[in-house]
Amino acid sequence: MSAQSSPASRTSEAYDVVIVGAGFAGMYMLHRLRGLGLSARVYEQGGGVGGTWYWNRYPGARCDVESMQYSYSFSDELQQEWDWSERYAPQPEILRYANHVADRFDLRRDIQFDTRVDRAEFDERLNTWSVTTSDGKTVSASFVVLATGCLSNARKPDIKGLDRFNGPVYHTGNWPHDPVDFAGLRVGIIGTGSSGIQSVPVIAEQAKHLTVFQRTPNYSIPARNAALTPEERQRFRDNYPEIRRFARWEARNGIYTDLPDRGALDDGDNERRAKYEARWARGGLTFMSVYNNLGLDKAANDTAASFVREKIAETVKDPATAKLLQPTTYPIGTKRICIDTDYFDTFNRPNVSLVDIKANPIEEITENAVRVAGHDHEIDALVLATGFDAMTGSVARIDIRGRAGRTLNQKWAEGPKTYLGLMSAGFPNLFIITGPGSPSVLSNMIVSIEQHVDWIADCLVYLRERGLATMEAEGGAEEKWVAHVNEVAHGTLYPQANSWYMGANIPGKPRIFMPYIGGVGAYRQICNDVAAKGYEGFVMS
Ligand code: N01
Repeated sequence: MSAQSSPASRTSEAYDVVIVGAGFAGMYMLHRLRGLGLSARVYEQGGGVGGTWYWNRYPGARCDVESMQYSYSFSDELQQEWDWSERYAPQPEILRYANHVADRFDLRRDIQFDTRVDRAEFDERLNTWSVTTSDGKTVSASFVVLATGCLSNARKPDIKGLDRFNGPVYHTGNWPHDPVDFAGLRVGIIGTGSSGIQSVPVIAEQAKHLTVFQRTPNYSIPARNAALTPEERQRFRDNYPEIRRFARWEARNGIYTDLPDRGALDDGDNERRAKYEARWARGGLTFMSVYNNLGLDKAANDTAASFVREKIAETVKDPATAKLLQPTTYPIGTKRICIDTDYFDTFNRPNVSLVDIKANPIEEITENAVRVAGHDHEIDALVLATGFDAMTGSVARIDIRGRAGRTLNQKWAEGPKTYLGLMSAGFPNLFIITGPGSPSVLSNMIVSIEQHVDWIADCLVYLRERGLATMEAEGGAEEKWVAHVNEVAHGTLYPQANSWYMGANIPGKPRIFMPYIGGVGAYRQICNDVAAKGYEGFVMS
């Protein structure tokens, strides 16, 4: 396996591996392949590295996994030298980090920017992929790795009149590179997921008036963001071996925290309230790990959900607005929980109003307004915080053809099917990083990315050492895995929400719980066991 030794092909350029995407997954994959002496080419549709952090430049964008943990662990030098400034890193800083990694490991020379992969077709005769890019070129590769991200396909809603609007329309997932100035403007924002909840307080400070159009209210926990002190950073650095081990193996979601040993109903009312108060004061995603059964038991979950609803009522002064902001139709945590800075407080500002578009959906967007229940809410600019075609959306945009010319979109028409989230039967030598059927979006993404990249790298070494040319998921193993992913999901409360985890935000998308909810440690063990048994469930030849 090397560019030189690759089988003859009808294309002039041949690589061992083509990687699609230069976000955190693609960059680390490239680094590992280099270390193995394999040739690789990365195609990235953006003008720079960073993936999600390249595109999501909306006001207030920051990661809700703490910066000391939302960072690569593969290089101790890197984790010791990089100075995160805040508990939760803002988007520009994460993007700087991604660029630093690209420079430090000299990655750019193998990355072609501003280039989309449009098509990838497997040649069964040559056992190679032909990869066609938006610049009209076709190259061949023994393997293709989709490092396309889980939340990369920004979705514009299908709202009547959207194209008629005279002012600027921004999507949070595809934000302009130059700062947007909302000063003096009447701004409308549609969507109250993580992106909306982060951007609302910041836009409200700039705009003359902000109208928030809310379809479903969200549970949100205060971030309690703050500058990191040198001592705090050093504490992490000194303890990184244990923190990283814990994140990989012990924490279900890949985030270092204390693990709960009891359920919410095991405590009396006062004790439980005190624990929720303590977590609320501490802030952040670990609110949901105060008890071990919040995702499993509806009565337990109700205690946490009521607590958050009370906090919303305490914070928001107008009772009608507070009521609208209180989620009641799904258990807490079953839609991705949000982390905010002053989100609920923002509704106390005189220049912010909330419009319920659940009771009365948007009728249409006119040249200068959003019309709801016959009333025109006049705006000068519109922000769409309407999310993504998650997990499958960016894969679906590529015309991927496997054995017998069958497309991945045809195969996944009823929902994505993979073995371990890593490969799909009928598509040999095609790996997916953090694909559907793996913990991915239910975890600290960098923990899951590193695990997949390392697994794929080890697998390529295994193939090379044995002179094997192809690897493919077995149909039977895949069926079993899909059934297992489904069974584990349905043992939890998660499928009760109309979430993007279920594909529910995309009209017509199959309703399937896409990520694997068994926990990153259990999942890692399964992947390791599969490898130790000679890649059980895969066919190699
Ligand atoms: O997108 P979302 P997001 N008419 O899908 C509404 C990660 N992330 O970009 O709930 C009206 O969550 C939709 O309403 P409903 C994180 O994993 C992380 O905010 O479908 N409304 C919802 O309110 C997150 O979960 C970070 O009823 C429409 C909103 O738009 C994921 O990305 C920051 C509509 C979409 O919410 C996605 O978050 C940001 C329509 N036609 C994102 N269509 C951090 O690390 C959609 N909506 C902090």
